[in-house]
Parts: sequence; structure tokens; C-alpha cells
Amino acid sequence: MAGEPAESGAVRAVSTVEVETALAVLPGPRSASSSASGAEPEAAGGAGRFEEEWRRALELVAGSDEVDLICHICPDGDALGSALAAALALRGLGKRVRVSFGDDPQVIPESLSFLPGQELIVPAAAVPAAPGLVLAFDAASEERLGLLRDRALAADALVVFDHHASNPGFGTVRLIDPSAPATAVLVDELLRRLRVPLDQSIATCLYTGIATDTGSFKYRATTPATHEMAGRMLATGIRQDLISRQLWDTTSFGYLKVLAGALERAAFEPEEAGGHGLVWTWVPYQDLALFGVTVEEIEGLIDVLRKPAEADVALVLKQDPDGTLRGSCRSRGAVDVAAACARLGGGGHVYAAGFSTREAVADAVQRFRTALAEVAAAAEADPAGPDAR
Ligand SMILES: [Mn+2]
Repeated sequence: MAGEPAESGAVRAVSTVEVETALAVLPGPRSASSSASGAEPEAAGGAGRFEEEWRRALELVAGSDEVDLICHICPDGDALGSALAAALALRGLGKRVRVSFGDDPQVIPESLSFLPGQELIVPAAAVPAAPGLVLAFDAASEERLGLLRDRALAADALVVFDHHASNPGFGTVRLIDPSAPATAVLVDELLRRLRVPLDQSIATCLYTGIATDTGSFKYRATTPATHEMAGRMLATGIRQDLISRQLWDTTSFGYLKVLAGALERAAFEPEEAGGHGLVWTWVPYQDLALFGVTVEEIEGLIDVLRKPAEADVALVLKQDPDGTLRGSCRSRGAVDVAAACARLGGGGHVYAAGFSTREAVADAVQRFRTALAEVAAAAEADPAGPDAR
């Protein structure tokens, strides 16, 4: 999953009181850091947190001449940007590095084609069966490593860099910080500790990671520290205007036709999600084939579906050629979609989550409706409980 979506779109036709009430129950790094009046580190890799994990990670890196850097399947900007930035840094330190992810074939989205360091990417099969040191980036679970799961688990050491709250914890060293807006923030900290100076290639990768996972600095997890990090990246002279255009403002004409079909099929169900409303649609594989559009190109479809103010939850089901449906969902905050997706075997963040299923569209949506209703009911029964988050 790419990151948490927004509260930015949460300006809807409701009273100020309702907005303030909603904001009051939402957790977030902003309230946490303000109450600590700056005494607490704001995010992730900040000094004082995970010190033992960082010590072990740096020791492992220092002791390895060869490092495999892997990220989750169907990589997004944070996954690939984090892995490539770390790989470029370690290569700069004289280490042999391989970057990989567990898809076959490996598809790098056109929107990420500008990322530097891609010459370091190797097929999953080129990663040793029992590697020495593996660094995993942005993978919320072992399963998200796909074809590389077994190899990663067979490594002498597996260091996991991640920021998904749903991460159950795996690997020998776990640098997992749900307060970080992107895994790239943890990589930024890794480079600081390794004393690797930023260059434009590394900065492009890290900027892409935080920009994608914060929805271009719009989402709630964005903090002053996020902007401070982005500022350091821009200070290297990278062209954030070109990066942004490639990431968000470039599509094929075929995408417009697929979008048109998806919007035509969109349904608004005000009673769902405990009365908070659901907007959903699906994209048949035939549409993608007809208009020559890849499944990666429609990742952004959910950002259109989640715009209607009438609904708290949005869902897009994307059909793979083999019939598998991959669901992406977003919440404005009334319903925890990570909890709902977990009931369908998926996961993610409170505001952004996903799942996949082999069911028919109608069955998948019905099961999602049921999961939403359960999560909404649990939140109502216990507003302070985990499902309320
Ligand atoms: Mn991420």
C-alpha cells in the first residue's frame, strides 16, 4: 500500500464542531509531539528510539561486504525509492549490492521510471538462496516479499525497515516505526548514521519515497520533520517539479478511458460503513487490455473514488488477468480500513489499506461491507479501542 491518505480532503459540509470532534479522536504524530513540547523525537529514526536495533543494524552492515536490498512486491515509490537510496549509499561505501523484489516478471511502474540506481535491480532468482545480509524495505509482512520471502528468511540476518502499523514484526532486526510517514524516513536516518552524504541520486529516491507516501505532503502523518527532510533533499538540487509531474500528473490517454469506465460503474452506498457511507467501483481486466493500461497505472484511481464528501470509505477492486481482485481502500477516519481489510486477509494503515481475493466482485464487495459494519460497530461500542483508530 502506498501511504495513508488524507485528512486534507476531509473538509466536507459538516459543522466545525463535528470536524473538531473527529480530529480529537484521531491519533497522530502531531498531537503526540505537541504534547511533548518537542521533547520527543517526531518520527522514526529520531535519536533515542530503537537505539539497540540501530546498533545491531549498523553492526551488520559494517560487517557485510555484500548486501541484498529488497522491497515489497508491486513496489511503490516508497518501497523502491527506499531500497534504491540505501543501495546507492551502500555501494558508495564500497559494498556489493543487489536490489530486488519478489515479482516475476518484475514490473517497475512507468511513474517510477526516473528513479536512479535501477541498474542495481536483479531478478528475484538472482538473490542467493541463503543470503548473508538482507535489508527489507516497506514490507508490512513476510508475504509482501513475494518470491523473495523464503530467501529473506533464510538469510544470516534480515533487517526490516518499515512503517506499517499492521506489521506483525519479522526479521532479526526490526526497525519498524508506525509513526514514520514513509520508510524513506528510516533510510534517511540510516544514511545519517552511516555518515553517507546526500547526492542527487539518493535525494531523488528518498524524496520520491516521502512524497508518494504522504500524498505529496498532504496526509496526516506529514510533520514538520517530513518537510525538513524534503528540504534537505531539495537542497541537493533535485527537480521536484519534474518528479511530481512524473509521479502524479502523467498518464496515457487509455487511462482516461479506464477511469471513465470505473466512474460509470461507481456506486454510492450511504448505509454502509456503519452509516458513514461507502463509494466503490471495480476495473475489469478487459478494460485494461482494451486500452493498453497496466494495473500499476490505475493505482491512483482510489484517489478519485475517495473524493465524494458523502462517504467515509472508498474501495476500488482491480482485476488481474488471472481473475484475482486486488482491493484498495481509503477512509476519512470514521472507520479503520486496516481493521476491515484484516478481516479479509489484508492490512495497511487506518486511512489506507488493501486486500486481495479470488472471489467474484459481488462476493468480495459483500464481504467488505460486512467487515466495515463489524469494525464500525466495534468502534461504536468502544470508542477508545483499537478499531476506533
Ligand atoms: Mn511506505
